[in-house]
Amino acid sequence: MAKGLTCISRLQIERIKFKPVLPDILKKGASFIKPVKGKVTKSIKDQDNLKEIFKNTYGLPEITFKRGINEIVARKAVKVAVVLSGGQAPGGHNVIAGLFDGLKKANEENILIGYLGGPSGILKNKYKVISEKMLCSYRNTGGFDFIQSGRTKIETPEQFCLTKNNLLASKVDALVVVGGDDSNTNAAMIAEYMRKESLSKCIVGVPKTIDGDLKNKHIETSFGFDTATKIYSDLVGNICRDVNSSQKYWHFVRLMGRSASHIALEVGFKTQPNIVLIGEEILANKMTLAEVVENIVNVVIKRAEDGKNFGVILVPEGLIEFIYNMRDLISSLDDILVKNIKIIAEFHSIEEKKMFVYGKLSRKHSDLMESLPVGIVSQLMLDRDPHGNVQVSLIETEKLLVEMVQSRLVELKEMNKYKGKFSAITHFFGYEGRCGMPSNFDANYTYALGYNAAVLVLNGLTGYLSSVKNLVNLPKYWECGGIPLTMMMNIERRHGRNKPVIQKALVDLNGKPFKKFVKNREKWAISESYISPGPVQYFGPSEVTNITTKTLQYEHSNKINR
Ligand code: FBP
Repeated sequence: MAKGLTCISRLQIERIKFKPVLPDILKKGASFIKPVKGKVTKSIKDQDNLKEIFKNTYGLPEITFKRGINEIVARKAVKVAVVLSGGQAPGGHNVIAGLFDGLKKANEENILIGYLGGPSGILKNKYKVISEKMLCSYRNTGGFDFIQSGRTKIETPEQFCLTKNNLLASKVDALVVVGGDDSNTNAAMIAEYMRKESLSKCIVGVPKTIDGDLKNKHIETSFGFDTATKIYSDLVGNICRDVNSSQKYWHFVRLMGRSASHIALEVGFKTQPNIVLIGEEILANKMTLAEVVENIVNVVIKRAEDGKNFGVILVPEGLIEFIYNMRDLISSLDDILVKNIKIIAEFHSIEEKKMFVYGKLSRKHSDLMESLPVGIVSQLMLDRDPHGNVQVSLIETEKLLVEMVQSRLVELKEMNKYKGKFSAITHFFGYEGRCGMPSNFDANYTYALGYNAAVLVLNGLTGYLSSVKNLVNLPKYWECGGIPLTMMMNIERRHGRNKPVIQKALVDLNGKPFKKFVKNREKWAISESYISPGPVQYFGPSEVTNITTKTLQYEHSNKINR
């Protein structure tokens, strides 16, 4: 019986025995892999500025791997640290397991430590030395509880210096940062700082986030997106079935995805509900809140005319920031809250805070605030996260939409333009999916990402993101290597300052997945094309256990080996 967890289910016991399949190139370990350096690279934009900021790590070559004896990697034992940063995503424990196994395979004397509680663990120098005995019961499990996570940002000169001192004090040779775009931007800054200080510490990132917005030409997907969307699709699919059985409610389901609507789109493909709102489209069309509501109302009316007073609508968590007039309001609120942080901290009640903030808003913005439900106003004024982001997971956009749709329908009823019944139920699915037991895809992908990171650091490579590609094919064919972090960066205005950041991937309105959705949505709106995909399957026929996301399949259909 696996040790470490106090309570463990039968499925977990079986799952711990699962052996992730490594890509062929990684199978024999780092001693049989030779890194191949490609051409000098450049950032996606703002090359001159970034060259200046990353004087020591800009332009690194892309790394691919080929087979060959590599004596360097086992010559001397190394100590590597790993940190989990930001929101949880299924598969984090397998990144650690892959990293651990990759290091030990190269040299039994190699040591892996895990910083506790996210990046704050680096600053406090709080860590544990990882052993197989500790790790074994966490293999293929969800959650980040083995070493926990956190959202502390390492970005000030004092924090960089403290990081350096703590890595030196603990004799750490390399640091693997498992995080999203913000955390990997920080990893790039730490890599640059270490080089500037002439220290041979390697810093390597691993692409994590259920939101799916850390992807680009080189990174096909972030880990966790596959499992989380499968979990949400199971729940949404059940709601679709329920709705079609009782035929009496409209369900408004908000799904996580702070800055991009990839989760809503993927769950949309898997369940085919009546409406899927895509924030990126709403922004591109400069739609106001009233226009978004009107579009929903039109579908509700159309269905009511067919006697269908029911339906399912998916709302991406970040919607509020995509709505044209709301985006403007939020950015103004951000400025006020950030600039007056000390004054605001002194207020004792939300009313005092509101009075102060209203006094600073323009007339247009305070009018818009007045038109919103009281609960939403308070939620919009909550403290920002350490990266300065609005905490959209705490804003109940689905309730806002229900309230506004409802009052518009009342108006239309009075005008004799609507005769249906509207009864709505709201849901928010977010935290339910972040710590799920990783699907076979995520279990394999994360293990490979960790193992791959071990190969990168053992070769002394720094400033890279662990990259595993060709994911629409079987794991044995996956391609491994490293992508320079600076290659994915540009300069963006964040909270009044220009900052180097890894560019977030939003839903591409010219991309294949969105086009596919557009082709189908009218049919989904009026019919009951619902799909109930069922729960994630870990055992059984490969057609159900090893499928990847629809998003990956549509985006990389040209790579599928038939
Ligand atoms: P990451 O970008 O760090 O992976 O986190 C994304 C996310 O899961 C969002 O979908 C959600 O808005 C946010 O985390 C919630 O954050 P918190 O865990 O701090 O409540």
